[in-house]
Amino acid sequence: RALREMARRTLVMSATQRVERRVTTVAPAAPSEDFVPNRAVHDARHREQLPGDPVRTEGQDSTGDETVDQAYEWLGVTFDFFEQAYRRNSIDGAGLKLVSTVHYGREYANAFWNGRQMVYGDGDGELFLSFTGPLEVTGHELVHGVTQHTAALEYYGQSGALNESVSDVFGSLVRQWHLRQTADEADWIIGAGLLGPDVNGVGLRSMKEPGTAYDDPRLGRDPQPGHMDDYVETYRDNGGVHINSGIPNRAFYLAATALGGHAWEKAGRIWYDTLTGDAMKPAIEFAAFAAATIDTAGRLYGAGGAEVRAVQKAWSGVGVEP
Ligand code: ASN
Ligand code: ZN
Repeated sequence: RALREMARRTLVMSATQRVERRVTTVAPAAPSEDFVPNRAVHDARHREQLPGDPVRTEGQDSTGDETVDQAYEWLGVTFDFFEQAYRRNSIDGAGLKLVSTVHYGREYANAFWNGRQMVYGDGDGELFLSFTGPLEVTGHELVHGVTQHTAALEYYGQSGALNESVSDVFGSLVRQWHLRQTADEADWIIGAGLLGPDVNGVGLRSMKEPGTAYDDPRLGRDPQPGHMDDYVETYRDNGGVHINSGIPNRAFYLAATALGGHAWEKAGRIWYDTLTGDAMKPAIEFAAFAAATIDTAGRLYGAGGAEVRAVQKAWSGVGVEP
């Protein structure tokens, strides 16, 4: 009964979040027009009150606080990525202001999107370092905002794992784009450099080999599956949203490496058009999402093309039958 109550409360929470979703009817800007970010970084000064004191707004100089300046910088890179790769103007496609709060709480070992803004903890300095460090963490959190304004994937079970997965996909792509890496050159790690120096691990998650990111007595072992055979049924973590996301994460990795070159160009375009397209439903599950990516690949690159085959093979590689 307690577990069912927990699940129900989570669903109610996501329903309230859905109310906040704003549907934009703004016409796309002409291709020659440049989008400009509007950033604001706040300092929570180790309290848990949001948004905290404004410390750096758009166009202002470095503050000298490495954490503040890193958050500001990564917001800019993520904004530029969406503009350059997909011609998207910010989170909502209509220039939404990007707000981040840093130094949240004491030894707070997470980062999150609260429906309106990003929030970063400093970590405990031992197991976790500052969450403003890895670019793909900022990308991940900001994409929760993109998903909220587009597919609005419910944060529970398979749709929740897809919500987590698309945040990892575009989070990783922001970093790959920033470093101009090809799919083969990328490490496909989420949270690279986030773990303390004597933690046995390379980051929070591996899209390439889910379940192998860390194995440490203090943290336990990375619980992610990379195939439907190992799908985890649980009431924890909103029905395993950060666990089963390993499955669609690996499907994306397989598609991107099969297609080769820069992952944001073809595989990323297929996933982006799927996420922002008409076939999405808030409660969509893996199989229907897979089918939608195959349809998108056909529409973009031709129904009988290598792209469609690569995407089909990627999903069958993780045991998802569209
Ligand atoms: N970093 C986590 C995420 O973005 C925080 C959370 O689970 N709410 O998914
Ligand atoms: Zn997330």
